[in-house]
Order: sequence, then structure tokens, then C-alpha cells
Amino acid sequence: MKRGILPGLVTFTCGLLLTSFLATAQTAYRNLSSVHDGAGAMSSGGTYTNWGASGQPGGIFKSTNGTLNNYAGFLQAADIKHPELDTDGDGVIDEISLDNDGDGLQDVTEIEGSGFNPNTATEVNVADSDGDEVSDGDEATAGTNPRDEDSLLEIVSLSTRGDERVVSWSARGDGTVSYLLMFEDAKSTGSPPSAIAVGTVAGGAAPWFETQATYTNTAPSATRIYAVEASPVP
Ligand SMILES: [Ca+2]
Ligand SMILES: [Ca+2]
Ligand SMILES: [Ca+2]
Ligand SMILES: [Ca+2]
Repeated sequence: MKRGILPGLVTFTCGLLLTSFLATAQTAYRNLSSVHDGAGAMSSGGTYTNWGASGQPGGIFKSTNGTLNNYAGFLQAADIKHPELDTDGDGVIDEISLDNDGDGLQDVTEIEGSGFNPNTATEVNVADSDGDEVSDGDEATAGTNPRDEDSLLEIVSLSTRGDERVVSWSARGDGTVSYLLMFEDAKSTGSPPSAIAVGTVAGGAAPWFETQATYTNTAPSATRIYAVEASPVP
């Protein structure tokens, strides 16, 4: 269940996306031969559907030829290629979009699960696979579990102790994520401009190393607004 919003903002530093989107949608292209030519079958067990095939290419494979992206085997027929759909509404149809849902993770990365440690597959056509209001791409940046709605970057408490302010947020404790505590002494609609470099934090247990980080801010103003920014350690 999504926890209540506490005072403070949560932001993310998204990584640079080396994605070459096409400016305009191209004529739909579909090549299903590698599926249809194989000895395949589809069966249903009531609550599930099983697709089987022989003679399919091993692993997940993608090749690019000019404006066409060719996904081998099942990926031709299952979730990836839809010439009639533009899931994220960016003007590039899913057929040729590298990132159908526009969450910052490419389709192949979502299927492989390679954007996360441990490897965790996410939905190709759903930007927020676990519905915690943080996109799959932002969860990859923050190192949180994209399949657990209780795993996300957020400020979990903000308390006053004498003339100090104690800020706590959910964090990943294996040293792979670095944090900035940002603040501003006025009402703001964007990320506060001042920042304290907290760096990495320690704690939590494998595989997700979920823990809490705490920072004590001395002599803050009465109206200080806080945000936490996460970025992967290079
Ligand atoms: Ca995506
Ligand atoms: Ca997704
Ligand atoms: Ca999510
Ligand atoms: Ca999550």
C-alpha cells in the first residue's frame, strides 16, 4: 500500500538516455516469420496462457536496420510490437519505439530486467509496474524494487528536536546509490535549489538493501522545504 505523503518532496536524477527516437512514425513493418515458421503452440490453463515454440533464437535479441527494429522470436508477436498503438503518446508507434511506455527503460531492458540489481523484469507497456507512483525508470535510478509498491524513494519523517530538524528517507544501503538532501526556505513548486551532499548510506539486507538515511539539519528556518535526490554511483 502506498504510504501517506509526508512533508517534503522526492525527486530523481534520471540517467542520460541514449535513445534515438524517430521524429515521425514510419510505415508499419511486421515480421512474424520467425514465430510462424517455428513449431509453436499456445495453450491455456484457465488463469494463464502458455506460448511454446521450437527453433526460436536463443535469448532476447534485437537488431536494427535503418528505421526498423527487429526483435527475434516471441518478441515479434507478444508485447513489444503494436503498429496500431502508441502507448506513451510520443508520436512513435510501439512497432518502432525503443521505449513503448516512455518510462526511461528500453523495451529489451525491461524484459531482461537488467536495469535493476537483482535482475527484475518490468512491464514493457506499463510505465509504473507496481503502481507506487514512481516510474520503472525512476526506480532503476533510485535502486528500489519496481515490483514492490512499498519500495520507493520517499521522505518518511521530518521532526524538530530543539533547534534541529531531523530528516529521514528510504534509502538503499549497498553503496550503489548516492543522495543529495535539498532544501529551500520558501514555498517552492520545483526542486529546492540548495543541496547537502549526503553521499551513499550503509544498511539493509540483500537483495534490495532497504534502509533509512537520517540527516540532522542544525538551526533551520521554520518553513524549510526538503527534497531528496537519488543518483546511481558511477
Ligand atoms: Ca519502457
Ligand atoms: Ca515499464
Ligand atoms: Ca513503481
Ligand atoms: Ca516500487
